[in-house]
Amino acid sequence: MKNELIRIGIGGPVGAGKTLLIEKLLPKMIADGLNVVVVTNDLVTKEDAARLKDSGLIDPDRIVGVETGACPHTAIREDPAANLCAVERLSSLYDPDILFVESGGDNLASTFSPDLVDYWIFMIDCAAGHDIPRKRGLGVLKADLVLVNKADIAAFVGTSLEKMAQGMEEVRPGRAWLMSSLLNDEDVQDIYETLRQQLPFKRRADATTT
Ligand SMILES: Nc1nc2c(ncn2[C@@H]2O[C@H](COP(=O)(O)OP(=O)(O)OP(=O)(O)O)[C@@H](O)[C@H]2O)c(=O)[nH]1
Ligand SMILES: [Mg+2]
Repeated sequence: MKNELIRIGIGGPVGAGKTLLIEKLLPKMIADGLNVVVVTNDLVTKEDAARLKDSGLIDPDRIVGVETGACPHTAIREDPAANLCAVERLSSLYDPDILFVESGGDNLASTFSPDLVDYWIFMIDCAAGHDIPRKRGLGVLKADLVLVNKADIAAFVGTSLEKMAQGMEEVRPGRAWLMSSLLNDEDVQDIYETLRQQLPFKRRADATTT
């Protein structure tokens, strides 16, 4: 019987930590027996796909790089054909449990088409300042989970984590968001646990390991 695939999008501005998030989650998911594949998007290169293929974290054939050539959000929202093709290819080859789609780095208004992903994470970077949540970018407002990432460097750039948190509560009342440093394994584990709570893959991982 085929697995019911869970497609997880990861969006956010350039350098927010999207690829590093995949690199940190992959070992946890694989250790839990989950079958994972990855689609990356870059503007005019396949840089992130090459980085993940070289990482040694996953079979390089399980990664497909999409070269969008235009605004990153176009390829994940308005015209996701190239991404859908990559999803189809990886799905038919590997029958995965989890498929990540990393968007090319974009602005605060980027969102994912529901045709492409089932759940999406939007990441912002503490180094961009504590006003970012209050700018009410669609990504911050609409994502299933927002990560306010690079909390470890906030102090160095004059970002107040308290103001950041206030802004997040203001614009996402009652909705999921986490402050994170991907260099801290406890934070990565919190992100993983949140995904396990919000998505049905815990059941699958448990089924595989028992
Ligand atoms: N200090 C710190 N550095 C981080 C954190 N997350 C990511 N980085 C670093 O930030 C840089 C950018 O991270 P990436 O994962 O490449 O960011 P990205 O969002 O995939 O970038 P694009 O794909 O180019 O949009 C890398 O040097 C990461 O190691 C974090 O939580 N703390
Ligand atoms: Mg990246």
